[in-house]
Amino acid sequence: MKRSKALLALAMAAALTVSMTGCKSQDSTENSSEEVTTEQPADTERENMIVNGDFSDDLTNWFLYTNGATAAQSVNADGEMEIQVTEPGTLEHAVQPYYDGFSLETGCVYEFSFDVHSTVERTMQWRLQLNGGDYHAYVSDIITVNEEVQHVTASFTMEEATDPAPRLCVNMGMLEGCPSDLGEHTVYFDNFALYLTDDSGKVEGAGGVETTDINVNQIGYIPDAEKKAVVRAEAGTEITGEFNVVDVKTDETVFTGTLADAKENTASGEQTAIADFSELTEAGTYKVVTENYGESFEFEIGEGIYDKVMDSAMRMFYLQRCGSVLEDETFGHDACHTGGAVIYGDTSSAAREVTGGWHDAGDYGRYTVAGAKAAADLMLAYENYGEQFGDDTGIPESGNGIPDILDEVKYELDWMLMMQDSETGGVYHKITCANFPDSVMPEEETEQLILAPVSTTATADFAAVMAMAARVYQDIDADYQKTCLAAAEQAWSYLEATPGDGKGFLNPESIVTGEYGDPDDSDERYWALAELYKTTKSDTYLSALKEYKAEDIVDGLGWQNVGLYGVYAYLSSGDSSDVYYQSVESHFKQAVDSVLQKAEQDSYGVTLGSGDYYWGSNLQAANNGMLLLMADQLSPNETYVRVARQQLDYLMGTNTNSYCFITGFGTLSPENPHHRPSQAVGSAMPGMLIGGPDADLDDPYAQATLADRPEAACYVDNVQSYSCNEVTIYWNSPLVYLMTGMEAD
Ligand code: G3I
Ligand code: 9MR
Ligand code: ZN
Repeated sequence: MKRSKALLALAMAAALTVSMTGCKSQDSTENSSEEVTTEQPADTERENMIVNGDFSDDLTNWFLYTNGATAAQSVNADGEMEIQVTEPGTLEHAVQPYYDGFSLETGCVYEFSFDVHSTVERTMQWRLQLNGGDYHAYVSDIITVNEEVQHVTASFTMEEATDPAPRLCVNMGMLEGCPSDLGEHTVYFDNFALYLTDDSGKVEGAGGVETTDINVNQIGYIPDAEKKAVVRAEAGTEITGEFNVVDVKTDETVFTGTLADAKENTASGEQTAIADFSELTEAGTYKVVTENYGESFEFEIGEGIYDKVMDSAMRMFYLQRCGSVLEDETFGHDACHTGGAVIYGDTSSAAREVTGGWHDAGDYGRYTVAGAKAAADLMLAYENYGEQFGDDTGIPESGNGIPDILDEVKYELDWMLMMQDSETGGVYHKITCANFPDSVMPEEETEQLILAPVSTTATADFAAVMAMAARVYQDIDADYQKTCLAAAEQAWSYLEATPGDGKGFLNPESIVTGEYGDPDDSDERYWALAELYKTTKSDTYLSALKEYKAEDIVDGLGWQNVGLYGVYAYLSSGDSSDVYYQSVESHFKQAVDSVLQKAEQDSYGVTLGSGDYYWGSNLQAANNGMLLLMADQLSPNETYVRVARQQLDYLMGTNTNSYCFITGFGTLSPENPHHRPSQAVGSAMPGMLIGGPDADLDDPYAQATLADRPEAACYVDNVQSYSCNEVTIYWNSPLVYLMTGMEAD
């Protein structure tokens, strides 16, 4: 806070109406009743909703977004926030200082103000806006600033639905009305203030979502499976009594049991008890009813109850396809991302064609390590449960005599082959634009595509997956088998000549899309060797594999830690009398046991312990379920299958959030996934597993709405919350594996 300027600003207030003219923002009056006032906040006791609006705590809470521009943010000796613009870029929001962490409530009147001056005369636009989706402003104005300190103030009513996490920002890129030769300059801000001036018109919101205190698998249970509902009450209270299972068609009670295993569940901060109705095997539609804890959502018991979910979960891959025309009533679109790609840092490189593959997630990037995990899961599902996959799912290749799942995976593999540098064998880490796109359909993302540098993790994952493909497609397409094997071997040669650098891939300057970083590539190398060995049975790969001590393998079935894929490939093909084999086997069993232990401790039976609810926690649950089924393949065990099933139950509704985490299925499911096609079309694509609870609160919306919640409850169905409500191909792929395994069992 610079006191002299603040006083000056008070003195200048009268001149405001004049200084705030200039070009009016289009959305300044559209969404709010706004008027420019010259009043000063009379009541100094009112609480300023902008914490550190005077920069007395340096830049705490303040950030700078740039997109194709060069600018720097600092607090100067006068206590003002300085934005030094070197290159203003071309977009309005190319330079954008911003602040999150306040809320705007329907019907309330607010007063917003700040001080500003600039070394050159220019226009800029301040905004209080939705922080996601179309980023529209609730209130905004374009102002012209110059060397004189100007006190900007506006009063407005929040006309839209309460927003618990809007963003205050100033667009300082090239705005209409800005001098075209706007060169290097500095803009100074101070004394940001937002006061609630009148809450008499406050409209209470529609309220939160309706959850239940008896949580079940909302899709349902296979007749001979274990069936458990989890009843909850406040921590510290008792749960006792009976429960009934009621047939919703006849309203008759078909099963009565006693609530058991009452205990406190740490991750969700609740008291819980179990209603076990496994004995009920008759097909039908039911709900669990209690006297004191309400009733559950409906669910089914029956054969084939996951079929529709399975079809949708597989169709998601088709609908994520990049580079070809998609046929779909709702999500169909023209071919996207067909413009050539340039190689990062090589300005002379001619644009090259890198088309195809699946869009990663809610964004349209294509990332090698992420794609490898997804492709591997689908190939494993086919290798282990091949008879379950048909040739008639309605993709363009249906009816070609090849199971559709293999056609779908080939779509990804064909793209991956283009990601390999044919000279060195190294594989590019990703292909994306420099920034994430707006909430548009994919063909509307038309910025330059860039191939980010080769990484050893991408190259090793590629080698592993191509070696798998050489197995999976050998009876289907001999030429393809050869291509895949040659690509895998060339990638391995690259890795032999290129040791890991201990840092792994880091986003190069100016590329801000997903990093998928991983400093340790030993598990990726292990996986590559194990798949190459499984496919070729060559001693060269086996002896290289044996260089890795079993206890050093970094476990995981993720995009970052992949060691268990390698372990599985080796255990399913190696010589079990070998001492090395036995050491790997016991390492594998330890990993499986630790997963089982977690499930044992959690009331919902999920294999997540304290500290496991981070970004993509649903992936951990799905992966652990898949791991248990893989363990069952190696050494059949009912406990493995039972606990794997619990992971599916958790994902489909037996969780503290009462959500079936798969879009379009169950009674309560995510309707607002962070997924650009769903956002553009206005309805959630069905069959997508969302990321789930993330106790690290990795986005502004989560920070604003989920603070202080127990770990497992850090979930919100909001489009802005990319850290808990996004979707990815590699979250759907273990779900496909898990559902397939359950149906096969
Ligand atoms: O592995 C560590 C674990 O050991 C540790 O205990 C835990 C504690 O927080 O962190 C774990 O690392 C996590 C890492 O994912 C691996 O799972 C990080 O916390 C977590 O922040 C990180 O999140 C990733 C996120 O990008 C941010 O990098 C997600 O897994 C990943 O799915 C997500 O990927 C994005 C892409 O960048 C862009 N496309 C969409 C996609 C999905 O949101
Ligand atoms: O939409 C992006 C999502 O796909 C990513 O997972 C996420 C994290 O990398 O980032 C999202 O993009 C956000 C960006 O990081 C910050 N500005 C808001 C973007 C979301 O709309
Ligand atoms: Zn595309």
